[in-house]
Amino acid sequence: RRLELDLRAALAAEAIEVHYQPLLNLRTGAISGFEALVRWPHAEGDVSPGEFIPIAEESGLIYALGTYVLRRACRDASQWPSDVKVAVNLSALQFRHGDLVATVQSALAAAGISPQRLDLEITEALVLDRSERVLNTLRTLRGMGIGISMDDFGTGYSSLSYLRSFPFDKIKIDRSFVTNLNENTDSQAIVRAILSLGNSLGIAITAEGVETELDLACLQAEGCLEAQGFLFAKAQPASAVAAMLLGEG
Ligand code: G
Ligand code: G
Ligand code: MN
Ligand code: NA
Repeated sequence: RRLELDLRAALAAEAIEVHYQPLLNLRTGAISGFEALVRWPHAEGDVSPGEFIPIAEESGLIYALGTYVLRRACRDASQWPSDVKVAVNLSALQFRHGDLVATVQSALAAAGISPQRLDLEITEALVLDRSERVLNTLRTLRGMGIGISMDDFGTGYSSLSYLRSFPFDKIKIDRSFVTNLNENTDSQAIVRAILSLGNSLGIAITAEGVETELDLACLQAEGCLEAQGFLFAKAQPASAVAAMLLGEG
């Protein structure tokens, strides 16, 4: 496939970029961290990760791509204040083959940052299969001090029982429940229930997809402590992070 060959070449040429979207502490207004989001500037216009991540997964390129993003994100984070974290998305395949723990350790060591600065975002599909291999890898990473976040929470198959099999540090409420929150009382009830679940289980809750002041006001009324979304900023290149940190609050 054309895209697969292009992607392989782009990776080899380090033409793949990692951009950063801030996560805000809603109590203080400070930026608590950034989510790393991979970007591929392409001659015929940017190709979205929604399009090329599946191609990378089918072709096996996801391992090289995943390692590249991890190393780049840790290296960029090494330039930020030490209380600002970096979150990296992982594909389920990165748990199936290769040595994810060694890859992560090596990225942290090369950047010289502590494991406490790194969050790894995984999706429900990964933990639903409950393989011992996956659970052991997650426990090892967590034991190192890395945070494990459940991304896109509430989509997918959402069997809550996996919250018992694995102690997540953070749940990210999928943006489908957050965007236009003020207009949808069902979404409000769902967000309230997830916040309550997080409180009871000792899991931090982040709301994704905050696009308007009204969404934000709703979240604050419900007691949500962290949020992310276009209202605050879209993902931007590493060179824009310093300005985002200065302009916050
Ligand atoms: O940034 P954007 O909304 O275009 O991302 C689209 C999708 O691609 C999201 O589901 C996001 O989680 C995923 N994605 C972005 N960057 C990465 C990455 O580095 N690795 C993986 N596995 N997925 C990513
Ligand atoms: O699956 P994941 O949550 O990792 O995907 C993150 C994606 O969501 C990124 O591609 C990012 O660009 C996108 N995103 C982040 N904030 C918003 C927002 O406020 N609105 C919308 N529509 N998309 C967002
Ligand atoms: Mn994510
Ligand atoms: Na998400």
